Amino acid sequence: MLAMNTSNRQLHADQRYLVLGLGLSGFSSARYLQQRGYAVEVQDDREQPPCLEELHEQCPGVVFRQQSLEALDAGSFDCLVVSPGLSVRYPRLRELAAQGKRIIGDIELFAEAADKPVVAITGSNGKSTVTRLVGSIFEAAGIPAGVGGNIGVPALDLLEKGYECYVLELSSFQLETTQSLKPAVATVLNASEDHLDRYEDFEDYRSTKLSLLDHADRVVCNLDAENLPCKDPAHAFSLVDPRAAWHLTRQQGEYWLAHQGRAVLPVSSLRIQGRHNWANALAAMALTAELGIREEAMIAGLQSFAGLPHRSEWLAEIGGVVWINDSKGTNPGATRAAIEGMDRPLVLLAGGQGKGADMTVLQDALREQVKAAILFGEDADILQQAWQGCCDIERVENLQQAVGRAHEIARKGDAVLLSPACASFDQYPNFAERGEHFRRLVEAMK
Ligand code: UMA
Ligand code: ADP
Repeated sequence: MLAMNTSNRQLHADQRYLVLGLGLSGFSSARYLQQRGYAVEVQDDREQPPCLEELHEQCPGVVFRQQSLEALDAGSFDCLVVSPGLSVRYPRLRELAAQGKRIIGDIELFAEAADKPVVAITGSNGKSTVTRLVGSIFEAAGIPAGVGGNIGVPALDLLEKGYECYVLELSSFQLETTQSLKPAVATVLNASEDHLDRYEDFEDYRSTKLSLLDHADRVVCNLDAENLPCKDPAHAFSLVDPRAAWHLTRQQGEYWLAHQGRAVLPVSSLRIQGRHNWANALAAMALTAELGIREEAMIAGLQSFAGLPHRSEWLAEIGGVVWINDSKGTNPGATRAAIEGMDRPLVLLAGGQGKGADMTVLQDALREQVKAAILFGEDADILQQAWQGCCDIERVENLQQAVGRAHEIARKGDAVLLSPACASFDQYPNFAERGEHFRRLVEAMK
């Protein structure tokens, strides 16, 4: 099944590389280039970038410079490897691109080297879940698959580990600096507002996501995503449209994941919950079907997947109130899915950095399912304005106060859902630390 053309291999042996940014991807790129004998240096504008110690330990001899992007003198370098946290639209990078400097990211380096099929997954929400589900299906099929990318394992770290294929979660940031990836199968799961602080508008963001499909051998599409193109229902998934090859059906009073009208797996046997996760499971089936994976492996892989932390994660039931951690709900589309996936009245904890997204898209879901929203963080004003009149709204300073207040408000039979619709960076290093803080606060109440 897993065949691949390797025509995208390019060699740039004589190039001098400058890696910009020393986070996970920058460090991975620097180490990869040094190990292969390329001339490489690294710069970051932070005094203590996250992977400085690792660089000194594992890549002795690689020069690190603390320098702002504006001051960057790229004269002696042929190629800049830009970390996803830095936009290629920064004026200095635009200038350098105009002068003919090659500007790429770690996924481009990966694409030049990888000689096994790649399953590539992007979209606004559900990427990590679908990426893990596909990995779990490959595992059940007995196929060694390297799972990485935006999910937290830099793609270059997967090379030369004996994998027969790769499953990559790709962000729009990574796609900005990727030109020659030719996935064996690719999908854009959905597109809703996110990262508008980095793109000109939604169309700019959406088209960056869609660029993933330009060179894919096969494309799987979401027939329910009205703002995404879908050429062929035979390679599609859908929660509502049975024309899609992979769809939902009702049988014996229960929803099933189905293939061309044939019920394959009841959703009650999945360990992940909510309609959005049924869509994620259908997407994973559609993607792996394109590579010839049999249904038995799909079923085993889907059933064994217990879900990822911080994604609609059940934490505890205290006095009849269920506490759910959806800290990865970092945009309004994700939070809407998390709310709609719950079947109890909700107290919602939300706030942080809204990244310019339109929060009014949550109004209907709030009216229907949310008793009270407790807001905190930098963009609490924006959320309050967007949601006024849809449910009770309270303001607090931080997550700790929000948990305390939710504990007072929630009644037996309710759920308290942390799904912030915002990034965490105003008060936490990342969504995972926000989720872990929530977990500790809930544990302390038990
Ligand atoms: N930064 C500086 N100065 C620099 C370089 C970076 O201040 O010179 C800042 C950036 O603005 C950013 C932070 O450092 O706020 C991290 O950026 P980075 O490029 O160093 O990040 P990495 O540690 O390399 O992690 C990246 C992805 N991060 C981003 O895209 C911001 C990780 O996705 C990914 O797991 C990792 O590569 C491995 O591939 C995280 C993420 O938040 C989870 N992704 C966004 C999302 O999912 O919404 C796209
Ligand atoms: P991503 O990697 O794209 O951020 P995750 O799988 O980590 O996606 O899920 C992040 C959040 O997005 C979840 O916590 C949930 O709130 C929401 N979500 C997950 N799957 C979907 C989906 N298919 N459609 C809409 N929202 C989703």
